[in-house]
Amino acid sequence: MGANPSASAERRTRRSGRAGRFAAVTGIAGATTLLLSGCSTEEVLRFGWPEGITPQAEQMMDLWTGSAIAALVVGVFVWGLIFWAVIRYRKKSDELPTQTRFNLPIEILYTAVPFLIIAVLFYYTAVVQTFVDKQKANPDLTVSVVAFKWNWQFLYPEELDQERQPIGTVGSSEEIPVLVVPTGERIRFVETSNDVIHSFWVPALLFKRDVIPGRTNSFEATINPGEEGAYVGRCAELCGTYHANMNFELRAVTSEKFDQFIAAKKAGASTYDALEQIGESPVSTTTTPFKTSRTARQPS
Ligand SMILES: [Cu+2]
Repeated sequence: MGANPSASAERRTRRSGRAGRFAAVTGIAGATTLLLSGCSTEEVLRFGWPEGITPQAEQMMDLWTGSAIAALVVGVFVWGLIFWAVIRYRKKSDELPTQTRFNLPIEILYTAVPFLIIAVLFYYTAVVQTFVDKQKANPDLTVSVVAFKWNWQFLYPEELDQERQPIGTVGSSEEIPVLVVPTGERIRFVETSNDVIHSFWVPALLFKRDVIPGRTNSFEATINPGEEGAYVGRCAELCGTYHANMNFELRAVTSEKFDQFIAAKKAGASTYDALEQIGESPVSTTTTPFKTSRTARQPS
């Protein structure tokens, strides 16, 4: 002790000046990085969450954004506490600091607050999960998804052709199956498997659901109007040799185009021709059929 009080005050001022400069430089560096990377506010608030094309995907993004902001608030608070403790209680002399034992109010607080945070996160997760998983009594369209080693068949069970059979599309080694669906309508995907467990996954829906033999799984989604386009679909469950090549395409079109497509299919057109008739690409534009020439390695 015994230091000159004015000298120590001066040191403090110098130190706080340095801390201020450091904070300013860090802030400017952060803002510059953000600006130079060309991120929009929306992209920043997405916190890396991929873009989806359904209201379900938007709800999940809101949950993600909220959780990320909550985590950042907690993070900034904790970092603040750490730096405050480091600076406030740094070693000033060889004198032993006041020894304390416990602080009941603070201990209760730091036990209760995390529980509160978990409860809030759990609540919003449950709300969003219920929304994503919700199935209505009367969806606008039902699509039947049949998975098999190693391709897909899509049927419209309510739409029958001239032979009273549901119209649909089946993939082959030459043709990627294109699942045509309308935007702005609630679609129920009903899944069955002919052999092993597959998983129906359209990354743009930000959703996948297993397709299990002997069981019928389903889910519903609405593709936002304005999101017409081609979206790749994949099998997301390791199902065998050609699992990685079990691709399909989800083709979202307007309701008018969809009705024309269904009419053409009912009249006996192939999916290729029906797509061409409605002015869509007759083949998949997001993925290509896999080469079947690959042979398994023979035991030597
Ligand atoms: Cu599969």
